[in-house]
Amino acid sequence: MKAAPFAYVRPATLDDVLAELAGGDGKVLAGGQSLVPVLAMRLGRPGTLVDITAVPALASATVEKDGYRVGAAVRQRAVEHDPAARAVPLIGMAMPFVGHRELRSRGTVCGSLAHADPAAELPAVACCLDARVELAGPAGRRTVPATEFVTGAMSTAAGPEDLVVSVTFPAAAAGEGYGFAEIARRHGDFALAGVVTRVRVGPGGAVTDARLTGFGVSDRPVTRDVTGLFDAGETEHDLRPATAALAEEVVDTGGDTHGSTGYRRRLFGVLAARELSRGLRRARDRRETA
Ligand SMILES: Cc1cc2nc3c(=O)[nH]c(=O)nc-3n(C[C@@H](O)[C@H](O)[C@H](O)COP(=O)(O)OP(=O)(O)OC[C@H]3O[C@@H](n4cnc5c(N)ncnc54)[C@H](O)[C@@H]3O)c2cc1C
Repeated sequence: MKAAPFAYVRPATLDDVLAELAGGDGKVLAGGQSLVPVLAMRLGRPGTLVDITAVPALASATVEKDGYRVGAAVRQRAVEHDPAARAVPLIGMAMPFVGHRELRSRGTVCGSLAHADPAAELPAVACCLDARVELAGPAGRRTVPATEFVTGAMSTAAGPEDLVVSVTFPAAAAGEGYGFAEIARRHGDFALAGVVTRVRVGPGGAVTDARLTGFGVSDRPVTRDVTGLFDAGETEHDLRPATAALAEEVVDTGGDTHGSTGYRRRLFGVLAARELSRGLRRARDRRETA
């Protein structure tokens, strides 16, 4: 099937992008890796595609005082190769799982957030780290925590006239360790179930804070404070009963031909215990280094 007719514009300034989006009939075109298939299947019929890749203000990724800020036109592959992105270890851990290299060479980090696929890796990383999403629209600029930005499957706090301008991921601190894992049918496919973890330890090595985000298991990334899970112990084995119980609550996606709800719960429970335990080990290793 071919896309329905649309106009195409490529403004050079942020103000012109917002002017083109005003009225709500325009759609942002970033990497096109999700939008173009949507158009081709006629699941969307925007009047105008507003290509944002010519706006210099959206084209850079930089380390700033509150973290690593990625502009809306920055490709996933550019971030994957950016030495500055090492400030956020989870980006490097997750990025190889975002589709295939060819898709990442066009797809953007902010486009992945805006698309809000429940099984996507980057929204889950953003939620686990409490990243901040900067929006611009008719009401001006505002910043929304990632956990509030994603409101459901393919649904976000951005209105039809809003542009995601950037996302800022907090940089890793000393005493923080991370875990990332997903199970997919083939490498590069969306996850059947995945987890992202961030564990913090104090100077003595005890867990002070632990956070976990599950993806592919509900209609959006599901984030929980899981510090209390370590009360039962620190190894993957110790954590398993609690993560199995957590899976019952967190995994609410229906079964499909690739896996039942019960199968996804078992995957989630195993991955969560493993990646929390790994996150703790890495946090202890990094107590002095960040
Ligand atoms: C075969 C295949 C496999 C894939 N596998 C994975 C995978 O395993 N994991 C994964 O995470 N993704 C996967 N993807 C999707 C990924 O490749 C896309 O890059 C990503 O979802 C969207 O990024 P994009 O920059 O291409 O956005 P686009 O396709 O340009 O846009 C996607 C949506 O977001 C909106 N949008 C984009 N940028 C903005 C912005 N700045 N402000 C407001 N709205 C915006 C668009 O209007 C559109 O609605 C896959 C895609 C394909 C085709």
